[in-house]
Amino acid sequence: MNVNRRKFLVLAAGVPLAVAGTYAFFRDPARAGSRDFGVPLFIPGGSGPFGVLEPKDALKFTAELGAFPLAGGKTTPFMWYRTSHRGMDYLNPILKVKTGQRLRITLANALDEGTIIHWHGLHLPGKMDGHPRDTIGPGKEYRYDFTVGNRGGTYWYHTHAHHLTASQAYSGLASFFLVEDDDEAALSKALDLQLGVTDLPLVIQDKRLNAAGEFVYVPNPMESMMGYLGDTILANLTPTPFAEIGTRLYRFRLLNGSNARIYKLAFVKGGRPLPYHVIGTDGGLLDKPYQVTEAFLAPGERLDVLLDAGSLAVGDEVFLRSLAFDPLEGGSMMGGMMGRMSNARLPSGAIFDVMKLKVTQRAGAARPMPARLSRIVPIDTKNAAVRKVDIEMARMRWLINGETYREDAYPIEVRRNTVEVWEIRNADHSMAHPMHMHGFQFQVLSRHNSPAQVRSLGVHGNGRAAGDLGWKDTVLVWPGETVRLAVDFSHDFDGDQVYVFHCHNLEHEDSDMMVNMRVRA
Ligand SMILES: [Cu+2]
Repeated sequence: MNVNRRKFLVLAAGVPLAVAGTYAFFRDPARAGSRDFGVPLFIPGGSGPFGVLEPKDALKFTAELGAFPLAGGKTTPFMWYRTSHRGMDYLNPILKVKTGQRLRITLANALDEGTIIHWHGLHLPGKMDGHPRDTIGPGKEYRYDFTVGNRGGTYWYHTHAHHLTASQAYSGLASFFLVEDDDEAALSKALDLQLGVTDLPLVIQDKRLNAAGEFVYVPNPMESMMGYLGDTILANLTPTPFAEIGTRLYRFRLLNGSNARIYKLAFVKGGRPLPYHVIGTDGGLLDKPYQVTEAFLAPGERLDVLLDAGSLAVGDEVFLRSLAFDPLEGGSMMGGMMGRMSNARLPSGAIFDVMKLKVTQRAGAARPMPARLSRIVPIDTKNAAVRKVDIEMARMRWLINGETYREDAYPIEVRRNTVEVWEIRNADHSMAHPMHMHGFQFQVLSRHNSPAQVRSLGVHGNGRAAGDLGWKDTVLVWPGETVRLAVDFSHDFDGDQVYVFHCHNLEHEDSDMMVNMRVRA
């Protein structure tokens, strides 16, 4: 990792400053950061970094190393996907597509190491999914051509480079993938939501910065095993951000884009958590809004929420806060050492603010939240086979059913057009693992033996929290817990399909907490 890092910095030094100068919104000295949430939140839109791109033509995504302007006039070495479309230039564009739309994207690797893109949450043939064995070398290209069959919702795309996912995602290779369908359109209309104004994609990440303001990724062996935590919290790459809001409803599409940190998210005003509504999870809208005051969000997961600022007054301030929780790493010998050996100054489970919302204007009469958002048809598990998936650590490695990743091994084989119930059991002496399945969305059936802090949120049947409802592709499994899922392996693709099932703690993934999952035709 030290070698990579050195290479990274040397290369970055050669990047022309023109790139940084192009995007002035980060560099305005009046917007320079302070510790009291005085930096305007970067809200994506238009072109440029994280611009919203609705693809009409084939795209070429060049993965490359650049220098990204952060708040305070500093730049950090940053890996991004650069593309242009109809005369506009984009870095890590937020892709916005409609259900049923065909996408053609050629990935060109201009890095000096391998890379590949995974379309997180999308139901695609194995060859289009970004399997780590499809990692391409420097100078090579990979052609994606697929039709988006998913429901509307907040998906994302990111690097899945074999053994380099953690460092590359940390360095920037990720963005949103928004899918629109009739339910989404109806919701936007009913609540008068506008992307980038009252409907805000918000990626939350934790980084370590050096004195020059550059991202630092240098995990020690313990951090490679447990996960790399940062001590600077960024929302849309903005440290200590604020956003001005009016007295109306807002939608936040929350994405945990962190390598390893879990958040327990609340909107807090004057020390009191405000109620908010979960309206969507990984695979799109829920059947109806579910009121909560806090929700866990693990790496890879999305949580679509509505915050009603209609009862707030001009001058009020609300903090999006990660509440304190027990990371439950104490039961593990490794976990006990984690706190002592990690260089992170902000331990897992610590309380901190992510963002400040300042109410600065009155808005018109509130529109009522729709009673119905979508239809969630439960997967029929009557004839489903039960598959046990055990997670544990042995000989200092995280294992899935006793296995670590081997490219030519298929520990999980399922038959196309069958339904399975997976019982994922995490060992008592373990840590929380966000388990992610490629290729298929699943439904969480139940949580058993959950720790108290999870059980107290599990009020939506069978121990499930609001964030477990609807369609999911990533589920957090706590130490000692058993989480049951229903998966329908139906698909319309030709032949056998190979995906991976892995932990989305990216240091765990890169240390091979991952197995192939073959769907036999
Ligand atoms: Cu893990």
